[in-house]
Amino acid sequence: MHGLRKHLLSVKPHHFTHNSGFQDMRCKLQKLAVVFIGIWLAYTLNAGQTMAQDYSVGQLVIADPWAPPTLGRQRIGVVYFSVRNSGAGADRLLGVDLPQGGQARIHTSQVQDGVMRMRPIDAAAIPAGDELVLKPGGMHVMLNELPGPLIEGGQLKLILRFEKAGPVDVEAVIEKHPSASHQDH
Ligand SMILES: [Cu+2]
Repeated sequence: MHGLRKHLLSVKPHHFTHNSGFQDMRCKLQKLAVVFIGIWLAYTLNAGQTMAQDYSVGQLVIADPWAPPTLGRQRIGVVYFSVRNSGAGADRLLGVDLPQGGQARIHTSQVQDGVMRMRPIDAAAIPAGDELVLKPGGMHVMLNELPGPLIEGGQLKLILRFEKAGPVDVEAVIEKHPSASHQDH
């Protein structure tokens, strides 16, 4: 009886130190998790700076201009964005200029005989109270003779020319997929 109690007492302190050691490790893991969350936050906030923006000119708001990175030595690219017209009158997108070099044209995409075909158009209508949406598989701005590759994380300067609202400078974010903010619009 005495011997057993003695044994339990001798075991207890050992058990405690083991336990607190374990909690020590958990505490370290929690600190590590905080550090990781900190790094992740810093990364996302930093990434946020290159995220697509909205631009406005007159009654038009241009949302989230973006372009996928070019492949290898290809010097052709595509730009997408949307234009919301909150004005009382219709406007038109007449064209896009590339101040850094290259040619840009507005294209429509249509499936004909099971094949996706692109066709240049002279202007894209933006009816009053409506939205013009350029997106993969649909209308887009085609870029030709680019002076260099479009690299993910970079930006491409564009001048959008509207018939009524006039020209506006925007910067398209170069990214593989539209940023999360695209889904909000
Ligand atoms: Cu095209």
